[in-house]
Amino acid sequence: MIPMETEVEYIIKDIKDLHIQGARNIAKAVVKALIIQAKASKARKFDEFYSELLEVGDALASSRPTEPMLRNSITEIIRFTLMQIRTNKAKNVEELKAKLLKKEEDYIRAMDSNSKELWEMGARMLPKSATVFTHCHSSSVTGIIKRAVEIGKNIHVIVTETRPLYQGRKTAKELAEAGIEVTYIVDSAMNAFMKKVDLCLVGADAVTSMGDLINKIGTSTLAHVARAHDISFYSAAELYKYDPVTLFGNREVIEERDPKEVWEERIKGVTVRNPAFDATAAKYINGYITEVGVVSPQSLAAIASEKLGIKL
Ligand code: RUB
Repeated sequence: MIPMETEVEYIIKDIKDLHIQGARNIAKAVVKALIIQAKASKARKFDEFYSELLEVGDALASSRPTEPMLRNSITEIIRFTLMQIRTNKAKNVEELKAKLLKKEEDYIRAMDSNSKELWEMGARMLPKSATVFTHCHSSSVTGIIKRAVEIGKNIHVIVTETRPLYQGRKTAKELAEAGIEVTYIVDSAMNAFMKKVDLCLVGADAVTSMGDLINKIGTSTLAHVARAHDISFYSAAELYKYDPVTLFGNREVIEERDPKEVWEERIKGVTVRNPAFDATAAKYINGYITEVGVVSPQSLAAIASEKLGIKL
């Protein structure tokens, strides 16, 4: 076991405690952490350096289990490192570290530019005037809505509080600060407010090879209610949200968090459960808003595989 850098330990703790929250922010934070650890390495030989990177990559990957964007990002950095070593692009570990620093910059820049593209695609797709129903906090969703308002659209947002950790408050505050009209409701008012909306728009933690969506617990309820009211349901998902292991029939692991987040007290005879995410079947989803446009759930896997360099 290599000693973990203190800053890296803090990042892992912040991710676990949801101080760093949302798939995209988590992915950015792990790339930063991986590079901090790489920079601090005392290894002199490539194989030692590489195995240290794998070890830290594993620790970071397990910080939140339902996050393929996090895993895809770690894989990309590790694959890059291996290629540098195999093709003799770096002469020694110090040179490799410098290349990794540059890789981090390029990677974050590409991530930011993907997000901007996605926001633009989503903003243009929204009607001129609309009430949008969202759940939890997704930087992709708030980015789309803020951009839509910037280009002159009139958007009102209904946001659920998102028990047990109230990420809906983060969404409500962020949008209200941007001057957007927000109505904040309890999760169980989803059906009551669905009559008043034009479309639903949520984020994505993972998208499977079947086009199913894994997102904050309650997302599937929102999708079912939307279908009952014949309201369109979209998810904003960068292609890095695609989970390639689902190609082989693996099911997405749903993170189960501390029951104390739901009920601090322990009551004899009462089991408290706290799944963080749920799965929404592709048939309830009208489309995924990605950085390359709006795509159907059935075509996302092929488009994302190309981006991730996976040969089908
Ligand atoms: C957050 C959540 C978000 C996705 C997408 O859950 O479900 O919808 O992560 O976010 P949690 P983004 O609060 O448990 O992390 O669009 O920012 O990637």
